[in-house]
Amino acid sequence: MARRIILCDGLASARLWGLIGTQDDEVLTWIPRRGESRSRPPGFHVLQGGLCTQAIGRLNPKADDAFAVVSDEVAFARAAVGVIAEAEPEAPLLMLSDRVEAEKLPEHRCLRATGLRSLIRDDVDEEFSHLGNLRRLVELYALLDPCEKVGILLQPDPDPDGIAAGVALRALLGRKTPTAPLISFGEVKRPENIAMVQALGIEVRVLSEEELEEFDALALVDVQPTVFSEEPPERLREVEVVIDHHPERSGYETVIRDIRPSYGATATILTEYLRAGDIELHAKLATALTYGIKTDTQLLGRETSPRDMAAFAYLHAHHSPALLRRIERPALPRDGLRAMGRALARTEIVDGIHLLVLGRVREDVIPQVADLGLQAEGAEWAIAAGIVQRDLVFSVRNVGYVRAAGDVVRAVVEGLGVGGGHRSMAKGIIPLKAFREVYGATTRPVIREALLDAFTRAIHRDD
Ligand SMILES: [Mn+2]
Repeated sequence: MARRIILCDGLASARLWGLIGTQDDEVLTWIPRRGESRSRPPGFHVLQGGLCTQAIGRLNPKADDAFAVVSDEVAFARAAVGVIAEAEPEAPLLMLSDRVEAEKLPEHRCLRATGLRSLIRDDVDEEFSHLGNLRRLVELYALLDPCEKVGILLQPDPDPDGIAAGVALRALLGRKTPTAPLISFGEVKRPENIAMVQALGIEVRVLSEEELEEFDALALVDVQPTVFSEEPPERLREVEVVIDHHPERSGYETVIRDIRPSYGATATILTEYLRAGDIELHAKLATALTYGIKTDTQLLGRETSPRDMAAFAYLHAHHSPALLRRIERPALPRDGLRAMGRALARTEIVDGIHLLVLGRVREDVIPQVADLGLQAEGAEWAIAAGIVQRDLVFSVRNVGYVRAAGDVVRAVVEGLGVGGGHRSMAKGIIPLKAFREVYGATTRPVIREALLDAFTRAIHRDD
């Protein structure tokens, strides 16, 4: 069995090691400092002969043994590295010290240096952070448990982060839809968000301001009352709970306020609540939260905090990849596939721009075609355009190191329609009427030529 040979500098180090808990595979040695020779830290043996090559040799190190040195003295640490390297040049060595910097140590072919107390300290800080979340949770229970009906209010056209956070809050409260429905002033509209609620079986009830009266408490997640309007309705001026990651707004009162603008997603805050409360994480809930964090941070991109990364890692272990896939890649209808086939048959990449014009399609086909388009060899940009009801809708993707997709789309739709997005993904909508007025027709060749020209100019324009 591979052993760990531990060398502790003085009584305090040996005692600390003993407190952390020794293991069967550890050979525990220590070197008493002046005046400590009568002490006996339990389980430890004095390194006979002091810190020297012979003493290390007498421990009979084997090829797969590893060493650890615990010391806060530069002289001791340096000497220890030297004698261990001399006795066992191949043996890996872990230096555990909160005072000795790695640069102060002699050259060694396999040495890792880290603090010991700082490791424990980090874990303690982490636990305090869990405790802070647990306190929030206790407050939440005290406030909401006595309420018969709690409304979990989301933004109009709720996004995955809001929906996931709402579902998580309901799970935390141990409630089901009848006593804690997800509510919104506007329905879920975007195709990718509809895919999420469908795949996860989530219901978002659309209601009017008057209907808020039926709730004993209102909990707002991923939104604050003054988002709905500068002068929110009476009931929203005093709410019970606000949990959000958007910048703090004024103009309303709430009993519990947990606003963390440094977080990339509200789903991250709720994930921390779930962890703090030791609440069992079902695959569906974990998947919803995973998707919420992914979309709100643009796949853990720029606005991601270490908290989001930690929550994501925690959720990842519990989520269902199959379910996540179903949300991210909804099943394509057959006529959508045929439209894609026709567009691909005539595929062309001009100046790194891959434009695919689909004709009339279901809206959720368009972003998936754009994703596929970006996989084409030589494509830096992929644009998929299709006609949905009375609009020309297009999705844009790019490789990330070029001009921001959102800016390009805004330039393309200027004066014609609406659009926007992020660094590498964007969406635009131009009413067919407006398009026809400018370009004369809405046939596929006309759309193709107009968009290619507009995108080429927006992408390659220099400013
Ligand atoms: Mn959000």
